[in-house]
Amino acid sequence: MKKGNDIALVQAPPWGLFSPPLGIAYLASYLEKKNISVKVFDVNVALFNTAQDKTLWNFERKDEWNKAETFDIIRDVFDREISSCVDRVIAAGPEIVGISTNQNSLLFSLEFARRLKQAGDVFVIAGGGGCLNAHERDILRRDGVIDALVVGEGEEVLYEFIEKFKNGVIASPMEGVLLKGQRDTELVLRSAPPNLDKLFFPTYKEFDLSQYGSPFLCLLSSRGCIGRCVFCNDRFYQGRIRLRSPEKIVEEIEYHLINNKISNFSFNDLLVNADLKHLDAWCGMIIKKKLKVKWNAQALARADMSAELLDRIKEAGCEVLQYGIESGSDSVLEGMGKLFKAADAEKVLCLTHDAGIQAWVNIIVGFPWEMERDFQETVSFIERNRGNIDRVGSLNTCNVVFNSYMMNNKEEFGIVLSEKPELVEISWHKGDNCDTLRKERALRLKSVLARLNLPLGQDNLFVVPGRTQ
Ligand code: B12
Ligand code: SF4
Repeated sequence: MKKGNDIALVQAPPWGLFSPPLGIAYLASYLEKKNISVKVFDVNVALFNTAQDKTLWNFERKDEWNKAETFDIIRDVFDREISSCVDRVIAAGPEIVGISTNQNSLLFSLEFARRLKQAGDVFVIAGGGGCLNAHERDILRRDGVIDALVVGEGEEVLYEFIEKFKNGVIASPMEGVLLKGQRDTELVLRSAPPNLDKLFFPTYKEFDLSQYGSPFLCLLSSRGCIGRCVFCNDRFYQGRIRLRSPEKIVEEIEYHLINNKISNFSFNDLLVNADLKHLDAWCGMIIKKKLKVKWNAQALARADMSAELLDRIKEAGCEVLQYGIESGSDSVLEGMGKLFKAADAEKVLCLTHDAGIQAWVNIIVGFPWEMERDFQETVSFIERNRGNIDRVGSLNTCNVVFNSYMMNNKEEFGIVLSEKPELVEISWHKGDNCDTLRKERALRLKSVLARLNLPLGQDNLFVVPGRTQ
């Protein structure tokens, strides 16, 4: 490698602003442990800091980043800052630049890569959520400004790629990598690392933590999910459950307490309670070591969550557990592939509340099996449990997402999709269950929440059909 850093890692906007991006934080720590020199550029935060209109980062405006006409305006507004970020990346002297993408940052990532190529002789790799689906990969491969895509978890594959690159071997196919010139069908997926402890934890040394809105960091106790929800694609992207050892989780927490002076954490796990013994073990270690921390996480409303366990979770610093309850109707829950019944959910919410932990719920309205009476069961579930629910984290109409079991088995659900299904298919229908009916139910539920004085985090009612261009 020439002078400068081996690799620059770039976080493309739009992304979260309240804590550093966990994906490139993991990559940076792993590569540094392997003696690769890394420089991180959070271009997402850099642009946000100069933005006059900060609402562009609001969830309901995310689609403006991926529609050609609105993205053109965004690009013009940030023209100077984008070029200045590119100059800073090039000045760090990397031979490789890795861009972390998601489905809303595809056009930005392309623009950034285009400018990088104009400004210097760099090899550009894209990775992250935006590389998971073929349609999104096609967009990233436009114009040939991105030299390779990494699909899936990136630590090991990026390290191996850099090592090859250092030895002058660039154009040889690798599992998990799609090189410029290869067809998408040539992509060979790579199995995710089974032993998460070998990946090291993010230290955030490469980040300026003062740039982020809140003093908290993201953690992972696991990757993958034990759930089987038919509407979800996360379980396919992250695969089977893999647990970090309790010792490593607690070592990471202690590291941040001492070195980053941070005691608030948000677990990015798909489920923090996939394995109750595991959860109990690391919570027990936090209690034993008397670590003063606060954290929140997403959890499964499983019937075997006991009052004792929830008390220990609380004692270990848990402030919020967010449950994907989705519905109050057992027939809908069964159709969704949920691993619990409404009565289990009710019990868990009660125990969570009694333990002094805030219980948040997510709700989905308009599942193919949902009849008006099922919807009414959801309404009465929420009314009945109002005292044990602190917040509805999200209220979504049921969309059929790409790569979900539902999209891949539409006949089983009797649903009709558009001829060319969207990544997030909003316009599907089954009899009278159409987008209009789903939105109407969601609006009715919103007014119930207002009547119950139950706070709502976000909903997806603003979303209109349309593809990333
Ligand atoms: C937590 C989370 C968030 C947090 C992230 C907080 C943070 N500071 O990190 C927040 C709340 C910010 C967030 C926001 C959004 N999210 Co989100 N999020 C997740 C979730 C649940 C976990 C992500 C995570 O931390 N994983 C663990 C880390 C270690 O993995 P990772 O980030 O994927 O990074 C690894 C690989 O992707 C890869 N990688 C990543 N970057 C790069 C770069 C290079 C160069 C390489 C080689 C590899 C590489 O290597 C990393 C290490 O293994 C995932 C679900 C999932 N299945 O992953 C969705 C997910 C990533 N989010 C998604 C989306 C779409 C969003 C939004 C853009 C909008 C939305 N939800 O509709 C918003 C942004 C909104 C806004 N206002 O801008 C999608 C991405 C789909 C796609 N095709 O792009 C996912 C997959 C959920 C889904 N199924 O739809 N999210
Ligand atoms: S919705 Fe949540 S619990 Fe269900 S499979 Fe997806 S990640 Fe797992």
